Amino acid sequence: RRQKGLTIWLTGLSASGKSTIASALETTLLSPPHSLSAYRLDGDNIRQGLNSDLGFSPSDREENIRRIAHVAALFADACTLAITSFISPYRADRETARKLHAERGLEFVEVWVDVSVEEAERRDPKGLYKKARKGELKEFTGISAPYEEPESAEIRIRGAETSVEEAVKQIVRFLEGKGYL
Ligand code: GGZ
Repeated sequence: RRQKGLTIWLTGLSASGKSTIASALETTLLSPPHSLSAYRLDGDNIRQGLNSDLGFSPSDREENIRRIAHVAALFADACTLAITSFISPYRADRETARKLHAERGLEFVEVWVDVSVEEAERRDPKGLYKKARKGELKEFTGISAPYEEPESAEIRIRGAETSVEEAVKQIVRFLEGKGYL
C-alpha cells in the first residue's frame, strides 16, 4: 500500500485534450493491475463548486490554481493520486503548486499536454476560440490571454500526434520508472 499519494498536474490550452487524458488515466490507475485510489479534479467539480466565485482574470486564475493545489495536496496526503486538469497558464502558479507539494513531502508530476493554438482552435469543440476571436469572450487563453509554456514539466505529450491511449501509457511508464506505482 502507498504511504503517500502524489499529484499528476496536467497543464495545457483549452481543447488540448487534458480532461480526456485525465479521465482515461484515472480509469487506468483505478483498474487492475494498479488498483490505486485516484481522484480527478477538473472544472466540473472545482470551478462549479469551491471556485465558483472565480473568473479568468490573472488574479482569479492564480487563486483558482492555489486552491486546487491545496485540494490536490490533501488528496495526495490521504494516499490518493490526485489528477488535475486545468489550463494553469502561469508558470509561477504551477511552481507554487509544485512547492506546496514539496513542502509536504508529496510528489508532483507536471504533464504538459502540448498542442499549438492553431491545433486547439481547429478542434474548438465548444466554439470558445471562435467567440474569443470575435471578442465575445475576453481574456481567452491562447488568443487574448497568455499561456506560458512549461520549462520544467516532467512529461510533455505532443497532443496532435499522440492518441489518448499512448498519452496514458507515456504517463504510466514515467510513474513506474520513478517507482510511484
Ligand atoms: C480560458 C476559459 C475562459 C477563458 C471560460 N480562458 O475548454 P474548457 O472551457 O472546458 O476549459 C476552459 C476552462 C478553463 O478553466 P481552468 O480552471 O482550467 O483555467 S485556469 O487554469 O486558467 O484558471 C474553457 C473555460 O474554462 N473558459 N472562459 N477566458 N478558458
